[in-house]
Amino acid sequence: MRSVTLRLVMLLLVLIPLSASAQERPSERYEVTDVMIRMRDGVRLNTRIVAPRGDHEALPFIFKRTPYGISGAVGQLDGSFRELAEEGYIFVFQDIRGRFGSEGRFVMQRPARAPGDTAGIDEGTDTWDTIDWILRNVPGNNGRVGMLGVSYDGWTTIQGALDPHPALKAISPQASPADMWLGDDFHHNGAFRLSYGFEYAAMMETSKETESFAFDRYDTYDWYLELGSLANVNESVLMGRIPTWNDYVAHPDYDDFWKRQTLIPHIRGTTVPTLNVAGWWDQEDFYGPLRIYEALEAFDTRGINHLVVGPWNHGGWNRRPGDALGPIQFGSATSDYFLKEVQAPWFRYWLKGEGTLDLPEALTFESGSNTWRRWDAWPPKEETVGRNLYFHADGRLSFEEPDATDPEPFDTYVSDPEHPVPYRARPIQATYGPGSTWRTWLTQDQRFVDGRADVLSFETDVLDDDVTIAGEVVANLFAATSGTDADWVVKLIDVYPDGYAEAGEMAGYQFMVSNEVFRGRYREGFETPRPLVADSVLEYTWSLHTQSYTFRKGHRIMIQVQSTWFPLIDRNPQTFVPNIFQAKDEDFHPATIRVHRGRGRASHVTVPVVRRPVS
Ligand code: PG9
Repeated sequence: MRSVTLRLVMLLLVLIPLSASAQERPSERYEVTDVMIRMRDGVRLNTRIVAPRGDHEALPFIFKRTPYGISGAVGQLDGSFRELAEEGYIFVFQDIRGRFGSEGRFVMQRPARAPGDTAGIDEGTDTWDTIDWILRNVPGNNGRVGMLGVSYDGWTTIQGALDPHPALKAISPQASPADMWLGDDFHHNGAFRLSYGFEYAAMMETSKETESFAFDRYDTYDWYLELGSLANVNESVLMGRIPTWNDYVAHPDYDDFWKRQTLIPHIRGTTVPTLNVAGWWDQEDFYGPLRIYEALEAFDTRGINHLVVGPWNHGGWNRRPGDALGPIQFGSATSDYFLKEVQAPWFRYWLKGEGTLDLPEALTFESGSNTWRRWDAWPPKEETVGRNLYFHADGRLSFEEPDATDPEPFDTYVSDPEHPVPYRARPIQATYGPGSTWRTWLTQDQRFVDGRADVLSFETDVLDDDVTIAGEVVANLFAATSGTDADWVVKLIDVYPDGYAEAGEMAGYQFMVSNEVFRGRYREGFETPRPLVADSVLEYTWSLHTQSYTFRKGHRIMIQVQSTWFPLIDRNPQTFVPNIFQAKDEDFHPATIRVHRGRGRASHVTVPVVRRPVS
């Protein structure tokens, strides 16, 4: 009897501290104050200040500005901000202009003021004015401010650092878009990201809060196809009421509207220490964070600009543990690692002056071998050699150049805008709708397009050694169309071994490592679209972005080529029209495509192969 009681007591002793720590949420140690902070033009912004209860040592601020509402912000202290909240900061969350509780007018990615404009306002002045206010009005602060955020909130972070308040001591823009026409949410290389561009604009501009567009079809592939030409959007759906949609229509090309909006030319120095963060399988903004890192790097004489890229989707580093994305396994808790070992020390060092920074210039996760790599530069300069993966007959792919036996070999397919290739396995639910597979679509098994006559696949033999790449992947197509405009989509794919014994349920899986689209009409420049000459072989070269990846021994490498990717990308009529947003339904035609692979016109994809083992 006595020993049973003793065991019970022992058990309780073990359980009590566990349950106590499980119940203790860092947010409970904080209290909330809501204020409306007046900006220089009189507009007041809704701001939530979350500070430790009672007296505390002087603490720095962590400041985040968002268009998505701040009512649930405190919950972050128990989630992705847990390490920060446990250490102690004063958190400040703010609705940007015109959103939720803030006054003023929302402008989608309001362009930064021109240099020398001292009268205007932008996200930078709103950041400055808020920092000025909190420094003076929030007790117990140490005079230092850090900013961070993902995507739109990452973009407000970098906007706030273009002409920074002196108290802004460190930032972490994460998955921030940089250029909505060249490579982020709304277009890629001029090809319009239809589903995202339409749904996001409607979600943000129907009211001051987020309001999803109500589709009457579960599979939006059908909805977008039945919509027909994009001219029908304003005629029968949005009725001209969504400003961002009207901007897409008025500015189909890379004109001053988009050039004013891009933040890259506004980066004229690297004055605030910056931790740029991106995910290899970010379904929304991958171009942006890499481009921002690159632009800041050009001015970084002090070594204060860093890059971290992990095996994540959009904002995935905030979702613990980060050991997998869809069915792809990464072998360790990459998000936990980032939040504990990278982000928390980053702000501790710059805002509290504590600890040391063990951070290389660039820290990238090499998927496949599932290892973090440290680099002196990104993309690496010395450690890789560009090697071409050439297309061959019978769907073969190899590092060998095609021989000259067949003077004009090519593969052909018919691209039909009435039957576009789906970009992810159907049903394609509304982007942010219930059950949506949007967030992990980039990891989907590409076998779902197997057997389609309008998708070309080229595949290597089974690899007898690992092939590791680090840096930029570039597509080089020699192709012709019977039409006068065309889209080109190239995907670099890792094909898992085909035996259950080697790969289990992943046997034969086709995992997309890199991808990108190019809209043919912009072959000679993004400012002015030009018709393609029908049936003439033209060269198209475009980046599939950087990647850090090991194709394992026993796997194969595959390249796929296709001309539709729907409804991620709008349908190209394949007949040149000046503005695709105003095409007529009769402008859309099937086209016969030829992808060449002979000497002198050898289509290929260049991959940056690592020369020697890296640390
Ligand atoms: N990808 C989103 C976005 C950012 C900026 C502009 C438009 C869209 C986001 O996740 O915030």
